[in-house]
Amino acid sequence: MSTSEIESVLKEDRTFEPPAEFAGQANVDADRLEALYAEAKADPEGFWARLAKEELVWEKPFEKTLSWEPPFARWFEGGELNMSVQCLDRHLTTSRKNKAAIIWEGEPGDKRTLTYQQLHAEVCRFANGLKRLGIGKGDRVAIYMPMVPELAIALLGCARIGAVHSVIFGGFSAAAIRDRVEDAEAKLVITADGGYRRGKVLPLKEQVDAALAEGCPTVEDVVVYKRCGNEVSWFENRDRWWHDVVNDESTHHEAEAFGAEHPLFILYTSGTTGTPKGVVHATAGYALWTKLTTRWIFDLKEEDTYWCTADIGWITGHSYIVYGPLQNGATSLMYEGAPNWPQPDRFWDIIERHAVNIFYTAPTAIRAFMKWGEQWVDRHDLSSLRLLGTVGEPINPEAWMWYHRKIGGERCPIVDTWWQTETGGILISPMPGVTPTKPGSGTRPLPGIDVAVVDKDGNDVGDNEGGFLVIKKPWPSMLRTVYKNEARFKAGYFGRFEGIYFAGDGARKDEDGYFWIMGRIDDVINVSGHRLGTMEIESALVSHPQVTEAAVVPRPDDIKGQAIVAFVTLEGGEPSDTLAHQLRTELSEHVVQEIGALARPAEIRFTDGLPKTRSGKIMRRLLADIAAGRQSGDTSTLEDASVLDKLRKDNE
Ligand code: 6R9
Repeated sequence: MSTSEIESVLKEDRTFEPPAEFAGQANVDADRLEALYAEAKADPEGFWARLAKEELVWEKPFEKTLSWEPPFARWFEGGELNMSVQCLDRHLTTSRKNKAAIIWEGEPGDKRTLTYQQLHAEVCRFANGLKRLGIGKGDRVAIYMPMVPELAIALLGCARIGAVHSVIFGGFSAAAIRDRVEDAEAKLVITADGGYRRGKVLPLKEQVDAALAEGCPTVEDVVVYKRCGNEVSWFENRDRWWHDVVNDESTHHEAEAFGAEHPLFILYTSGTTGTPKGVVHATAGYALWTKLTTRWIFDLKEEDTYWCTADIGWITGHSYIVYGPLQNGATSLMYEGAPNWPQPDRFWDIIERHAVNIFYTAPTAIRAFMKWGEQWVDRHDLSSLRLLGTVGEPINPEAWMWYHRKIGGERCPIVDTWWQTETGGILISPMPGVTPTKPGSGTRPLPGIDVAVVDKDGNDVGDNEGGFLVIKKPWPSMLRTVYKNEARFKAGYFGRFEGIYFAGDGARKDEDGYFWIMGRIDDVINVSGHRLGTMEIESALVSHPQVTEAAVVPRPDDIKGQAIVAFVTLEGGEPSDTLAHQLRTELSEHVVQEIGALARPAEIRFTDGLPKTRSGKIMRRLLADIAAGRQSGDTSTLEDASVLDKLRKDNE
């Protein structure tokens, strides 16, 4: 976030009351919200127990609501359930049986709709196919697919048989796939021949082949969904087509119940140190909170068409395209491709054609649409919309106002939802029929969620003072651990303050108790709402033979929120202009190869040295100031001030 944005957030004092018409029909009204807060405060465990009993279908009821041995939480122990049953089977005996569960649109314009009954049948066939491949409870399955219905079917099929899915975003490269598959020790990889993006075919299977060629010894099979018909290499003993896996399978599958704490999935996310961490989520707590938050915050009604534009490769897609909406029996729209294909009005066109009622997207998308121009919006009738949401990064008030005015026609409440891969579901958000909103604030924590802003000693700071965002009490959808790395789980999330969850975001709370998120305070860069660790990019750069050292920092960016700037030292010192030009391209490509296109540096600067502390730590804060063209504050811990002076001169 740029300093100018921080200031404009700080000055923001506009307040928007929920429109009366919306408030009058909201799932959660003011009285109900107050009652929920009061109940959660008076008896937190009783509150969670009541909700878990009411919301979930238990094959075996739970005996204990919570065991909390910080930092380890176990929720609803003794209980048994199946996530795929929560999402599918429970609806088949209701009027939702023939309701659309997924309305899908491919980038080239192809369309499919799956009713709950049909989705259930496909998930059962796939679950049976997985069983036949020898996949069972607790086995890890890596999924690297485009946004097609089979991706949702793959998730639900794994959940149905108790296999632990680990979805890898389709934009990641072979090396990134390999790291994740190896860490999860996946037995199976599910992929597709390709996926469409901006009119081109992304060769997904090719990336998987490359990843497996160099490692991943645990992988026995690769299931390939035929999406684009592009040519693929084939390894007879390992590869099988999705259609062959499901063709002869029955559409019946008796779902087994698993323990409440059985891991539902692993999702890798960037942290402060090198390798990505496998965030582990457990079944029941995650099911409960994604179900409740979807209904409360998106005010879902039976006849709504709900669209979350995220990719299922990210937590937002897991929780708010698949698990949350389907548990509620909603109609969830899924779109495969780019927002500006074939033209910059694709989203508005989809909203108009499908009469979308609820639309959930990211600030970076909103800013891109602002740049592309209002004429693209004006071509479409968006009057079906009644609620808008945003997630992924702080939204600047200008973008909020544009969203409110241009997309929401000033009649749709905006829910700015703060949460993380680790939190499983939304923790801070307005309740759309109750909470007055202020552009740029996620407003208040939800009932049962104990959020605070603290100083470095863990003491609450005063109103409007900046500090660390923490969560003081456990909540059902919290991560349970970092896969195979308990030490990292403890140190990263509960190491700073005993028994208190450390979110890694800076924040302040205003006089109305509204939270304002200032962005990451650790070495994580948020590019278009995607978390990237500076260390991951740095190690990619350093793995290039000519690079000695690299430091990666964020620079404010009007569209992406943050852009990546890399400071690089080379063997043999600063290069000539021609060589520098060539090396920049080469290094950029190298990072893309190692991580994926989302990690491509916006700028690479060559330097003779990097500013370091006396203990040898690179002072990324100073480099970030230089990259952003800001004045630096305290430089007293710098080991060699001349390095900084030189970098500053280069800036002029
Ligand atoms: C859901 C998701 C989490 C990080 C988080 C924070 C930023 C997400 C936000 C927001 C301000 C919001 N973030 N939502 N910042 N306002 N409404 O994005 O998960 O990919 O794990 O990223 O994103 O910095 O810590 P994830």
